[in-house]
Amino acid sequence: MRSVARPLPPGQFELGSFPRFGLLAYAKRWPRLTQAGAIRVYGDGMQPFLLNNSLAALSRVEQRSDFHCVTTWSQTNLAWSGWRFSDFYQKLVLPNCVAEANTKFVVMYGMDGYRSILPLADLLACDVLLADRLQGEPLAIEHGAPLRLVAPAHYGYKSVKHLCAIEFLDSAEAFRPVGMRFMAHPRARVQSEERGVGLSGRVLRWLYRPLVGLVIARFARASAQHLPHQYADD
Ligand SMILES: Nc1nc2c(c(=O)[nH]1)N[C@H]1C(S)=C(S)[C@@H](COP(=O)(O)O)O[C@H]1N2
Ligand SMILES: [Mo]
Repeated sequence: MRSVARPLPPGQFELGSFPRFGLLAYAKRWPRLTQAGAIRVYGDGMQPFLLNNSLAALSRVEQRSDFHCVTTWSQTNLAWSGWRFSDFYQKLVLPNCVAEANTKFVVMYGMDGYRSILPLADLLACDVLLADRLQGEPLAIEHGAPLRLVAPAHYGYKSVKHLCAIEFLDSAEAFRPVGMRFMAHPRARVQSEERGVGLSGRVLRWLYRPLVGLVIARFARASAQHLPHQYADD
């Protein structure tokens, strides 16, 4: 638990709420609940397996961390609960790998067709979680149920929601990001303002910031259409 407030990273502002957010194309894409089963885990040099209830065997961790979207909004002090990615890797993935496995990258896939890649080394940081709870409640569909990645040191676009598959790769060569090329930095570290590729973080701040309100409104409208009962009294 954090006792002293950290200053926001460069170019970020405190939004004061935690909206459903993403690339506009994903506003109306939702996971089909029938798909909400096991997560496929597979890749180079490993025996594929399904992640059913095996996470429950790992120790649950609670974590307060800040969330930084690349478009410059941040929401600080979110209370997540789930399992450390490093625990998942060491206890559940490694036993299924051949001895000489040489994993360098991990691709995470969402049930809405979203995907993202990170170096394995970044995912092994102790604040990277596979989370199924937020603010003391089961993760809502808007925020990535049934399970999402939370990687606080990286921009939000790396924290894939609605996980359905996790792929371990020796090389990132074949990976194709969603969205446009400039939007997908291979690491996207918030502290070094790695917002995108080919354009500096400072330039991208000014390109992205005017879009924040519009994207939040578009995602909120799509949520109200998809979940009419939850939004009926709003
Ligand atoms: N499956 C999936 N994961 C996703 C996205 C998405 O559209 N689909 N959007 C990403 C982006 S750009 C951000 S900022 C965060 C937003 O998380 P939130 O909707 O819980 O605020 O999710 C990330 N993970
Ligand atoms: Mo984002």
